[in-house]
Amino acid sequence: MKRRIFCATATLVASIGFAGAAAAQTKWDFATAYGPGNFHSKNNELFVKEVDAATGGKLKITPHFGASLFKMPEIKRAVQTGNAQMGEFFLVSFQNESQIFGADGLPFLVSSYDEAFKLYQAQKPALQKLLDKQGQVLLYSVAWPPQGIYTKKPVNSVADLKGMKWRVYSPTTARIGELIGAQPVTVQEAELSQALATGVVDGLITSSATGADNKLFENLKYYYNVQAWIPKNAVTVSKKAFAALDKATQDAVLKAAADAEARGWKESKEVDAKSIAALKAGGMSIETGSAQLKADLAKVGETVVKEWTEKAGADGQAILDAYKKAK
Ligand code: PCA
Repeated sequence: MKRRIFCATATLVASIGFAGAAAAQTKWDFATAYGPGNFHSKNNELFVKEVDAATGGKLKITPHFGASLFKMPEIKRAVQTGNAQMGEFFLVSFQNESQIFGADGLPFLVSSYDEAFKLYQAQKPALQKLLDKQGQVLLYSVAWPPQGIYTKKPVNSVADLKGMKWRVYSPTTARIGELIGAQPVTVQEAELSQALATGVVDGLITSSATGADNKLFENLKYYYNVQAWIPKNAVTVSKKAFAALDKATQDAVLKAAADAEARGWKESKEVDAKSIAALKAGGMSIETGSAQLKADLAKVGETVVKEWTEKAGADGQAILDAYKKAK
């Protein structure tokens, strides 16, 4: 008898405790596309921890790395439809939806992180408006290191890139592939190592970080650090999920987001240097690129920027104007 009373009381206490916690705690899924060792992923993980600490565990965010919940091209839509409350995606991949998403993938528009940040500020109002229409709030956006060309064989001019099986990640990189006479093949970062190992692709443009994360030196031998552009990931939250939070929790999320953005940009710079060293250590030749290659790429870049400006219309021009003014 005594024992039964104890059990009943314990159950009662447990259920009250459970109901209390369930009412007070919000759980979010955070879909990301890059492995846990990637610097964006680590930054996201810190963001999650900071939110947890600042809200006393009231908002629990579970990050899902390496495209384990959704593949990169699906993540934006997953946030839009509420299938994940938060997501990280690569902006320039969505350029076909709106040219605004492609502004930071334009060749040779920026030549440093400072300029890339200025371009981000110029792009941000249009980006926020666009994402808002898609049911999302932009929390933070962090740059990848500058983009360079990886090849198997030495390259002295764009003519040497002809016929290459060219991995692409955006409409602009596909267009560049066409202009240089290569065969564009879309491959997500999560599948990059395999695509190289199986010969689906044999050249690409990406960052030192992605090169080091995927040990590209196992299949490719040259890295031309031409710093063609500095593209960004965006981390967004579903508007509905954000609106459902109390004010103090919203503020904690926004504060952690601002911190993550500042930390991420700083880290990106450091990761660039570390990754180049890792590529070298892996046996890759790190090249600056010949004058001919640079001149050829500049010409390709001009065409791409011209085409983007035509397609992007007044909204695109406004971004370029605001950027030039700030620069
Ligand atoms: N790495 C990612 C996006 C840009 C970058 O540097 C990729 O190659 O898919």
